[in-house]
Amino acid sequence: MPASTHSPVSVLGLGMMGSALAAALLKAGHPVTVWNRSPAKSGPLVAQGAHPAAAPADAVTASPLVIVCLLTNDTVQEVLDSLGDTVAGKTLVNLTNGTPAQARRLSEWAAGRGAAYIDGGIMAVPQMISGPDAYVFYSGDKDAYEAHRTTLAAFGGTKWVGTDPGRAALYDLALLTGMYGMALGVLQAFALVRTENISAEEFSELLVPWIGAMLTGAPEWGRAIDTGRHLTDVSSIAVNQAAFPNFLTTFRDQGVSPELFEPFQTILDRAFAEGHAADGLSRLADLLALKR
Ligand code: FVH
Repeated sequence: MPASTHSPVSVLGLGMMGSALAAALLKAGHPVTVWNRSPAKSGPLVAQGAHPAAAPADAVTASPLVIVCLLTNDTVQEVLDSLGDTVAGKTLVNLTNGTPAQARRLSEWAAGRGAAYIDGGIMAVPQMISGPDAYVFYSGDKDAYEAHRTTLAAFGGTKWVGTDPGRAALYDLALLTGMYGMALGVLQAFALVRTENISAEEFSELLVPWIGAMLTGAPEWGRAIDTGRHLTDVSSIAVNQAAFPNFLTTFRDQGVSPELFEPFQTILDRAFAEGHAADGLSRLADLLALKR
């Protein structure tokens, strides 16, 4: 039986993201019960109509669907351990950032107590919640997901990625890995231009289209990685390996730490030494795979 679009929902955790999620549920018309370790954070939501719960177990008792958004999954486990048997028959949707292994363990914990578990990875900052560009990866209990999908749509797009509870965290971490890689490059570029008193903000006008243009090559790298055919006529390991010392030397000459970029020279050197000189940079993804 699908849940009503206005069925009660409880939210555990009212940090920046949990508060945004609770506000989105209220806006969508759900009765919302909220709990936070520091009770003062529930104030603005209570003013919008949320019911405050004194303890996590009280919040869980109030609704069939419980959204959890705390700092870490260790914290989540601590809070869940306080729930006693209130969790039986409930659906837990954990939107806390964590690892695939943690998600699988939490799913087993829930199954052992008669609860359905869905893990999620939020691809948005709090201000984007409910907006057109926000979406969330979900994985785990498919029936529970289908039952509550309409409610979860209050946060933004819903992307189901499979019944392995760890899968949503993997997608989340993989996309964030791309973001952090981009951030490292952008910050290093800013640090470099600042050594000559060039405005970082003005330089960003060059950086943004450049990175955008370079990113259009990602599907081609993806194809090379999927097929194992890395030979390139665009930009070889050999040419990048020969040029990269110029970057490390310039960072040092200009007084910028090369620490974020030295590992890139290391893996280029390894690719070259292992006979991949004629391949494109896509080859590096293969070399990054550790033997398991
Ligand atoms: N903010 C963002 O942009 C990102 C977007 C993508 C998803 N992340 C993840 O969401 C989780 C929560 O992030 P947040 O931004 O809400 O974080 P905070 O504002 O710092 O709130 C943290 C909440 O966790 C509670 N908490 C911390 N430790 C404990 C504990 N030992 N026991 C119970 N609750 C705890 C904290 O409570 P309090 O400090 O207010 O009492 C907040 O409710 C996170 O996984 C992001 O990676 C956000």
